[in-house]
Formats: sequence, structure tokens, C-alpha cells
Amino acid sequence: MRRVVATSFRVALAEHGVVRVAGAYDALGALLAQEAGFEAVWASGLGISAARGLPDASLLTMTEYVGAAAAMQRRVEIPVVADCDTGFGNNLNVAHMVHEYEAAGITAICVEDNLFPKMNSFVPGTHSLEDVKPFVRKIEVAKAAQSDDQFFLVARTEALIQGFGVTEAVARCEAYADAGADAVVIHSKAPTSIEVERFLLRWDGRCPVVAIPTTYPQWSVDEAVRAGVSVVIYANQGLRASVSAQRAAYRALVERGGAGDLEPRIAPLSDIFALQRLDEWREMEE
Ligand code: SPV
Ligand code: MG
Repeated sequence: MRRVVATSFRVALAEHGVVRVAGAYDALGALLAQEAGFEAVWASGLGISAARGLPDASLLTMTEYVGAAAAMQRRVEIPVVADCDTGFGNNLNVAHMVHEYEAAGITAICVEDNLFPKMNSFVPGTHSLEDVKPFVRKIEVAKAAQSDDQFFLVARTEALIQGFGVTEAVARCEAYADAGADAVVIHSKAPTSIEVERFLLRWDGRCPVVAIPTTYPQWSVDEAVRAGVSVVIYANQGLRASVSAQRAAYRALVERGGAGDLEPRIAPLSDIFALQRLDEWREMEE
């Protein structure tokens, strides 16, 4: 039995008109995303933090994030795009981060123009952004630090999240692309896709655009593609589905005083064994 070898994100992007990316926080989630037909997995900072019962606020270390992303990538053939927040510090941290993620077999990472320590984009309140110049330098340092041409750097602006408007968001993304970013994320917490669509109307296509439709879930993949999006990340739907499903199961066990009612509504153990590829492991014993 060989170890799983993954496609690089760059190849996935070249092969698909749109890359649909599912947020996950562990290898089991990554396997379920792959099984559902996603082209890539998002190693979500929010999810990895939440799985440890912690806020998405730069609390875990880079080592913990790269370990979580690598654990996912070791089990799936689709590429993992690792959420690297602010790059975990200054330019030196960014270079070290690229070395570590590449060495861990991750072919795409995303850094955002929040200041370290960051706070999740959907937490109410405003936060300062990194100035354009130092963030551009982080991008240049990251690109100079990669040793494999396949490595893919996504730069994300939080300009719309912080209310700086479309003009600022476009200017930032142009500067990030010119500094070497392979794609840009235009993140928004608006209740509709309108501000992202305004951004896309002004985008000259100098690199692919990534969207994260969390607060505007009615925007379909087809609509996003028509508007000019190349990558759609469903960052936290899996995490939220897990919370709903586990909560309902645990409550039912306590309320019903047993597991009988629950049994037909939960995955059988044979399903778990199949996800673990148990048959292939056992073949080695014979
Ligand atoms: C994450 O999943 O950690 C993200 C996406 O960065 S968001 O939570 O929308 O900021
Ligand atoms: Mg994040």
C-alpha cells in the first residue's frame, strides 16, 4: 500500500474551470470533501482553532497549523490550500512558513492583510489592516522562499471586511498580484454578493480571484463563475454541519437514555471503516 500522492493546486486550477474548495479541520473532513467531489480542501484557521475549542485569533502556532494541514494532505489526492492567516509574524516568519509548508507537502497557502495577531473576519468590530507596502513585501518574501515552481501563493485582502471599499480592495489586490501573488481572495461579510461583484467588474484579470461566500450563501458557483471567480471556498459549512450533527446526537443520547433511536440516523461503523481504507490496511497482514 502506497502513501497517497496529491495533485498540486496549480494543476487543479489549470484543469478545472472553477475550483470548489471545502473547508475542513481534520483528515476525516478532507476525505468527506473529496468523496463529495470537491477539487480542493481549505485547511481552515477558524476550523482548526474551533476543533481545539479556541477562537480564530492567532492563538495556535504555525507548527500546529502546518501539522493540521499536513494531516489532511496525507490522506487525500485533492490539494489542500492552507489558511496561513497573517503569515504568523514578520517577513522572517513568512519565509520559515513557506519552507515548512512546502516540506509538509502543501502546494498552496493563503496569507491575509490583517495585522498579527488577527481576529476572525466575522467577529464584530473593526481591526487595523497591514499597510500595503509591508504586506507586498511579505508576498515578495514568500515567493522568493518557495523552492518548487508548483507552490501557489494566495493573497487575501480584508479591505471590504474592514469597510475600506471596493477602490481600496482593487488597489490592494493589484499590488499583491504585481508582487507575485498567484491569486487573490476578495473577502466580504456583506449579506449579498453585490460588493464582490463590484470588485469583479473593476478587476482586470491579472490573476485569478477567489471568493468565500459565507454571508451571501445564495450566490451559486455558476453565478460566481459568470462574475469572474475562479475559486470558491466553502470555508466553514462543514464545521457548522459537524456541530449541528454532533450536538443533535449527543442530546438525543442523553434525552432518550440510550442509543436505539439514534442508530438509524448515524453512519454505520462499516462507513467509518471504509473511510479508513481498513480493507487495504488489513491486506498487508495477509
Ligand atoms: C477560515 O476558514 O479560517 C477563513 C475564512 O479564513 S473566514 O472564516 O471566512 O475568515
Ligand atoms: Mg482563517
